[in-house]
Amino acid sequence: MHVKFILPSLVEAKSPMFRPIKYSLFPPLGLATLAAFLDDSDEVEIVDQHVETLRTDDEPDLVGIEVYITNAKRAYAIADAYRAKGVMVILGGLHVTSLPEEAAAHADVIFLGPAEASFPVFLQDLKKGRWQQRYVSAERTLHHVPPPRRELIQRNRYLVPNSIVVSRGCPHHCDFCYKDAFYQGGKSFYVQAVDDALAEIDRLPGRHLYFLDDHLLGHKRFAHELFTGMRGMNRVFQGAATVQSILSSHLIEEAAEAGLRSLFVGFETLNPENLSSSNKQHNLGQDYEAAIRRLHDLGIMINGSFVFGLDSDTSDVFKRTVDWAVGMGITTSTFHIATPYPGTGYFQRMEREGRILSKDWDLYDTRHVVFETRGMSAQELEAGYHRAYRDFYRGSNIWKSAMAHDHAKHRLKHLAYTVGWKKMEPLWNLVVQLKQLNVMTPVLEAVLSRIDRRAPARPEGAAPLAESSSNVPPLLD
Ligand code: B12
Ligand code: SF4
Repeated sequence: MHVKFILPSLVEAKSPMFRPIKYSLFPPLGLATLAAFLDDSDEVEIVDQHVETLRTDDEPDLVGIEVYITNAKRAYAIADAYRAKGVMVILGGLHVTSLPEEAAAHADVIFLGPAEASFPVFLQDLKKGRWQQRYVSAERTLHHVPPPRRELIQRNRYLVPNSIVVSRGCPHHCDFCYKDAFYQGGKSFYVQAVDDALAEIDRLPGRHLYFLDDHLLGHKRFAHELFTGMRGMNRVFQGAATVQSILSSHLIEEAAEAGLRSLFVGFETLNPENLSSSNKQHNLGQDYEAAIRRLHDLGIMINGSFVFGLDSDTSDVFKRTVDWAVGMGITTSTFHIATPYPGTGYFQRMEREGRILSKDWDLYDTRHVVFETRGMSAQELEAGYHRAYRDFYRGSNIWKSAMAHDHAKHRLKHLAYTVGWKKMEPLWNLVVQLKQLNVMTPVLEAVLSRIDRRAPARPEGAAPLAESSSNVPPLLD
């Protein structure tokens, strides 16, 4: 059987929003995961429209497409083109799970939720010649899942070919997050066997890894065992975690010891009312500044995530947030306009209140306002969002924010990372065009390499290691 997996571009290549390097960061890991369930005799390819041209003049036996909200239109057009030729098309991913009826109109079969259990069932059904039109994820486990077929990925086309996920979901329930929609009807947070995760890490060439897990510190025992196993593997890695998890145990020190050098942290908002209304309780009352100090003391750079336009925001939110982030020495910031994704609690609330203004999914890219705002106009919100990016990455602010570190080597790293990421576009464009991104990976590894660190300050309330009975933290935070 000839199987073609496709990741349609999340943004039109002609759009001014298409920043080549941003879309050449990670390979389509979900599709490589699914490819592992095919038979050795199957012919399989993965086409990532972000880094290569997609041709639809072929006739594979089966086409599988990953649908996110902002590629839905492109995904459906590709699906329709293949189906018109009689090719069987299956669709899966976040957007299919959020809006199955919409997706079903463009597919022979749809998959809801994670597909590690349902895709193999479908393949068996296909062999028998009788399959369902819809497969819903019921069993939620990563045990006995074969390793992703990474040899199908063209490593030279990605800055971070070693992306990896060792868990699925997250223990929290923020109401704007896709998570509860995607994992509905079953476990919404589960982890791989630690030995399997370590074996996968061991198989990855080079030093640098990027964990795409929603919350790498979310399962404390797993994270503890993972970091213990990674010690001595000579890795440098990046990942994501919550403020609470940084402050509430010693896992972050263990992560740093294992090679964590940069962390994506969802600060989201400096406004407690916004946190409450978004059900982001775990950020409420947390000392953001203590978390930042702790990370910086460990030599971990921070990518802060912030969302603008929640109901308690007013037009001063942009300057306040940027000034705070710069003053705290946050290395990179990701700003978002609040976006109610279909299937989330946030969407339902907006829909109930009659505030959804557009269902053009292309606009659900966190750069456009798609709902009726409070506290400021939609124009103010969009303008403020763009201004926040400009201001945060202004040369003088990059300098100021680097100087917020008290260690000279941290300052240098901060400058190298930010200038490299945001101020070298022609170089990135050239390397992307030459399909030589692998040349840059060692540079990234060098910037992320370890520097001497001072003994970190112990946050209030965290037990010193000597006092903990087993050194194995409780299961969840
Ligand atoms: C990597 C990533 C990206 C990459 C995407 C390219 C890539 N190569 O994957 C990049 C960096 C480009 C990116 C960009 C953006 N992203 Co992003 N990204 C992710 C991230 C961190 C990981 C995705 C991943 O690999 N998951 C791991 C794999 C194993 O899971 P999976 O892909 O879901 O696949 C499984 C199932 O979905 C299913 N499946 C998937 N496809 C198919 C197909 C078939 C046929 C079948 C059977 C099954 C199936 O099977 C797989 C195994 O279970 C997710 C967060 C997350 N945890 O998923 C956010 C996420 C997808 N991103 C998100 C957002 C918001 C964005 C941006 C809009 C942010 C921004 N403002 O820039 C942009 C979008 C670009 C735009 N329009 O301009 C949101 C999407 C929300 C939504 N409802 O769609 C997420 C969920 C983050 C979040 N928490 O909000 N992103
Ligand atoms: S902590 Fe992050 S991943 Fe978890 S539910 Fe909240 S926004 Fe989603």
